Amino acid sequence: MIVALAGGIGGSKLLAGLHRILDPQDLVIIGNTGDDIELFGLRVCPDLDTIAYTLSGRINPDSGWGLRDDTFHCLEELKGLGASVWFQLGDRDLATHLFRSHRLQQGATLTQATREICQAQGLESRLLPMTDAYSPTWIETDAGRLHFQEYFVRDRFRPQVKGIEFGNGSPAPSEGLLDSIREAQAIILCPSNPLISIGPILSVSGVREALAASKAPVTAISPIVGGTALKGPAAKMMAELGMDVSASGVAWMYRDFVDMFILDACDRTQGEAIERHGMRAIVEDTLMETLDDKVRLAEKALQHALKGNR
Ligand code: FO1
Repeated sequence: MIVALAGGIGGSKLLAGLHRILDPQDLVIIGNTGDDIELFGLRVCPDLDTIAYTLSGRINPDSGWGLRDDTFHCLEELKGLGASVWFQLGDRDLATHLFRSHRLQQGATLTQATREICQAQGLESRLLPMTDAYSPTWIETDAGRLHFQEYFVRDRFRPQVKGIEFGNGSPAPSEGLLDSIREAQAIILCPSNPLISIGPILSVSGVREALAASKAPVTAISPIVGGTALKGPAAKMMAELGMDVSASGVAWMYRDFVDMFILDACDRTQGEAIERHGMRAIVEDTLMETLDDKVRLAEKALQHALKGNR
């Protein structure tokens, strides 16, 4: 069994590759729920949905989130009612949020609701929310304390970041999550934002310790290439928090549990610095534009992950 930790769009690219090359039943994904938000009484879990829609081939390929060919009539009606509609909820996407919220109201856990949503899309891989609790990430900024989606979507990550707060401090892990880390053959950290995608997962009670104690080697892939993030605010946030904006800076954040760190060929000179963090540095071409790129990087990551030892 291969366990992958992932956020939304960046993580889903590697997951698409892993999902292609593995028996889907052998893939367990631990998804970030720090970007969850409650809107119009509904629980929206963007990263879980991005992963499920990507693996089922239904993702909107232009935005990387939401459903392909969706419409926004409901949102227009809400706007007409005077509601604030800065978060784009598509008509068909809304069915997922309605179903999930209904199941949660009936007493199902987020893990159960997610399993049902994935099964309905024909997914055979297991997608585990990091926690069953509602535990959104808060961003301390020069414009005040913002819910992650207010910072990310509404304010287009313009405010300057002063700190990050993971919802409930350290929420309880979802059912089966720590067991999956213990039983994994290899663990892969997708090239997701280390602060707001992987960070919330690591804040879950027992996860960091389970990764450090796992018998399986842990391999991470850098989301920072050439001193910048290919998409999203990772580099801007790291700089504003006074961190080293580089592959080596990301490796440093994972130094207590990562065994192998894959960095892009353009950052090869950072190999020695990364090895000083106590992990093996592996140079690969990490750009994932086409499906072939995703499959190739997934193959490389898996080869290293399965060969490596702790
Ligand atoms: N991202 C945006 O930039 N704007 C949106 O209006 C937006 C809506 C949205 C709706 C459902 C969903 O599953 C994802 C959505 N996203 C949107 C993406 C999401 O906010 C981020 O990509 C993740 O939370 C960060 O990983």
